[in-house]
Amino acid sequence: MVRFAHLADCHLGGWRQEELRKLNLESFTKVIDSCISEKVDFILISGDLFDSAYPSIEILKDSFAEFKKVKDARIPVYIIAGSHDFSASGKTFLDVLEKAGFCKNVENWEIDGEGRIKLKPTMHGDIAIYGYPGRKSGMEVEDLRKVYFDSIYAFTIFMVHSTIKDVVGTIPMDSIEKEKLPLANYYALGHIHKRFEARSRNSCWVYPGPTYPNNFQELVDLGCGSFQIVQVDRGGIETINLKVPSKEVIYVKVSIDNGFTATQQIITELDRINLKDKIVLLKLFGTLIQGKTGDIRFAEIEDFIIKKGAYVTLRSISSLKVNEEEFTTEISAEDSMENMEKIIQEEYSLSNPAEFNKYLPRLMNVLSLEKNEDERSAVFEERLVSELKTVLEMGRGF
Ligand SMILES: [Mn+2]
Repeated sequence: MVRFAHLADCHLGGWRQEELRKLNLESFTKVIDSCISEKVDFILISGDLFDSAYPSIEILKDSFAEFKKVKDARIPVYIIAGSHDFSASGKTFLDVLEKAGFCKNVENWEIDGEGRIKLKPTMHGDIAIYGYPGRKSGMEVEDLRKVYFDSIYAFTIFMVHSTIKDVVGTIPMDSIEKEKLPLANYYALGHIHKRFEARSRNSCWVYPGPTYPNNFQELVDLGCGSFQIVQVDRGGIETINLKVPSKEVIYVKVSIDNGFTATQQIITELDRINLKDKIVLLKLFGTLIQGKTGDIRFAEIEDFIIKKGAYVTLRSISSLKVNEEEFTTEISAEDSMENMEKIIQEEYSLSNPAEFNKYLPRLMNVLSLEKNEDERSAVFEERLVSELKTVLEMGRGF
């Protein structure tokens, strides 16, 4: 019998807010501590251990301390790079971790005569562990179709940092059908930040979820981090997803239509809730009929939340719309930036009067569209061009 832990998407060093960066690291520490107390035989980390290929000294110091604990407990750690801690030069801090003897990177392959990618195993007793890293923008998906290996061992694990088709649904994202991956018993997946498990008779595909949520929406959807404990014996594979307790998340949605009175309305709603030591997520939605987002006094609202004892607060106004004379603009999170752009546009239009100026605000908006992670360039271009045509009132025939 063997028992191992499967982690992914720790994103150590992620989050701009110090309070959340701290919870992220704390969550990772809790996972490591529970791996040690559970006496697992080994630990798999399926990519994105770090949020970037070059984490800060502070983050390195803290994470090395955790790896030292695991090493002292004599638990081997097997890793692959993810899309975040991968570097095109091939040099990352994962190499430093490995050289220090804290983990083993299991990416190991050769290109055969037909251009196919033959993976070589890292053996843990009679268990074969194969690994293929992530790349920026899902570039690994094409390569994965060429990957193969020998499935001749008692138990085979394949660590992959990529997207399988079952988890994306209809979103236009590069993904691979899980059946197209070479045959393994356990697919230790990473990259998709949600908990997912699929099974066939002899195989199991698992995304354990990130060890801590990585953005506003993940805090809403996941609430906390998680990881997987996997037990293998003659009876088969048993897996359990363990959630990592952390500070409670409170999600407050407020519908507003008046920028002038919104501040008081939001504060009144927040005043009814116990915010003590909570992560307060404030989401504003609706259409502003009077006033602008710039009229909402966010500093005052945040002061109020913190004075009520909240641990940290984040806001999202991406679903808030503003009613203006000729057009409706969707406002991004950078509200003050939007306002500045608007003032500049108005000044420009006054000194350079032209019929075309009416398109400027919406053009700015469309041109700030961002490519979704893993969205194909062609799909993104098409989306961009079609939005531009709509704004410029050009028919589909162009
Ligand atoms: Mn990730």
